[in-house]
Amino acid sequence: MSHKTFHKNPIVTDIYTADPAPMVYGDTLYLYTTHDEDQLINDFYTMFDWRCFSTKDMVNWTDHGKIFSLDDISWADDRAWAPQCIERNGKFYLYCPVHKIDSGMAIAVGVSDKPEGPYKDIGHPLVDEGDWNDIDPTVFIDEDGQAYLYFGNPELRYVKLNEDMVSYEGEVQKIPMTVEAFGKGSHETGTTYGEGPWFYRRGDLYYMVYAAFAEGERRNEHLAYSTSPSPTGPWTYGGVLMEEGPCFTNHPGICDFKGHSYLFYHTDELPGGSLFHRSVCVAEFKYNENGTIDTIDKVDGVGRA
Ligand code: FUB
Repeated sequence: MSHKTFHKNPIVTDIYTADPAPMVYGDTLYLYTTHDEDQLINDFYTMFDWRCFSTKDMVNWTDHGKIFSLDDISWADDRAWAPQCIERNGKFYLYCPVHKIDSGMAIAVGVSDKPEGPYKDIGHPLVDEGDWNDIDPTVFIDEDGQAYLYFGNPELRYVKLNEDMVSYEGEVQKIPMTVEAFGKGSHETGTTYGEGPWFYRRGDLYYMVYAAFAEGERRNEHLAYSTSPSPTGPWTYGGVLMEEGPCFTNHPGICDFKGHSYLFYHTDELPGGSLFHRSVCVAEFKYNENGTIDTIDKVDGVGRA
C-alpha cells in the first residue's frame, strides 16, 4: 500500500507523452495520451502509438502501455495524434487522428471491451474529408443519448454520431469561426481557435476548451474556452484558460473525478523536452458559481483525491 499523497508533474517520466485525454469510468480515471518517440524522423512529430495510464486517487498511476498503434490501422501510415476515449453500452471507443496513406488526415476509431484495450480498428476512417482539417477528435454523449464528435484545425467541425458510435449520417458540419465565438487571435480564421478541442457539458452549459493562438506573430499555443447553451452553438468566447508557455503546443483534457475538477495539459518540462518531446501534466481547478473558469496556472502536481 502506497502512502504517497502528492504526485509531481509530469505524470509520466519514463517516456514522452502528449495530448492528454482523461476518461472516468467507475472508480478509476483513465488517461489516454499520444507518445512522442525519442528519435525524431525529419525533425517533426514522430508518433506511432497511443498509451493509457490509470489511477484511483490521482497519486498512484498504473501504466497500461501501448493500447493502439499505427500497426493496427492498415490504411494509415503516420501521425498517431491526439485521441479521446468514451464508453457506450459496455464498449470503449478510442477516436484517433492519423495520416491516411496517400491522403491527408482522417479520424480512426479503435473499439475495445476494456478501457485499457487493446483496441481494434473498425477498418476504415470514420471521418475523411480528404484534407488536413480532420484532427483532434473530442467526443461527448448528451443526456438525450445523442453523441457528438467535434474536431479540426483550423476550423471546428462536428458530426452527430449514430448510436453505434462508429458511423454518422449526412455532411460534416462547420462551426462559424467568429471572433464572438472564439476571440480575436492569430490563427488562420482570425480567431484564437487552433486545435485540440475538448467538448463537455456541465449543468445547462456546454464547454469547448481548445489550444489557441493569441494575436501577434509566432505565438505558442495557450488554452482558451468558449461556452454555448446548446451542443452545436452559438459559441461565446470565455477567455484564456492557461497562458502560453515555452512549448509550441498545448492540449486540454478536462474531467471531474471524486469531487474535484482537473485540467490535464502538456509541457516540454521533462529533461530532454522540446516541442516534439512533451509530457502530460495535471492541475486541479474550481469553476466560478456562474460557470466561468479563471486562468489556471501550471502547477507542481496534485494531491490525493
Ligand atoms: O500531438 C500532435 C498534435 O500536436 C496534436 O494532434 C495537436 O493537438 C498538437 O498537440
